[in-house]
Amino acid sequence: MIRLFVALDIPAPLRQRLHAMGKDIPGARPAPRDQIHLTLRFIGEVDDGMALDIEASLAAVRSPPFSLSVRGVGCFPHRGTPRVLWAGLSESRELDILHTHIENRLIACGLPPEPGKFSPHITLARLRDCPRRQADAFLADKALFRSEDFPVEGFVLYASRLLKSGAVHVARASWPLGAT
Ligand code: 3AM
Repeated sequence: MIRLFVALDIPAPLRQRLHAMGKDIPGARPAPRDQIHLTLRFIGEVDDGMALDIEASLAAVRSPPFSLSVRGVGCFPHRGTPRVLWAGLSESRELDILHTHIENRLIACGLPPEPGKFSPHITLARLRDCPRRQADAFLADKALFRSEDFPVEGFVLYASRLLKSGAVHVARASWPLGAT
């Protein structure tokens, strides 16, 4: 069995900036700099045959390239004890369209539809025992954070291995975005 998810890579200089933000929070476990990504779809555990089907199916996705920028920050859950701090993204119809194409290809493979609404974000840090007011201070401090636009030219299927030290992500396949 293999644990999979589909994601967008973030350019290295922006990953560096986001990682530095995540490091500022007392008591937070920042996302490893080289693993900072935007999850398009968490798939979960599948067997090797299904993983091959998923790869073949995702190869058929046709969606145009586009630009995104990081806009502000937030946390999950929105109320109560915060567990994840994240950076938000600019509104993007193209991102929604790409997500829908991927979702449809995965459903065609026999996976159950994704529960809940797609909520694009980039995880900055995971929190344990972080008081709400500390997370709120971070959210207020970074509320106006904006990045430059960055190009989205492809998407990636990652395998995620859960180790004691945290998840390790390995790219299994990636595909360019192009004219539809
Ligand atoms: O990109 P982020 O950090 O938001 O939290 C996991 C991570 O999200 C999420 O998938 C991404 C790659 O691991 N994830 C892990 N288990 C999940 C689950 N059971 C999950 N998302 C939804 N359901």
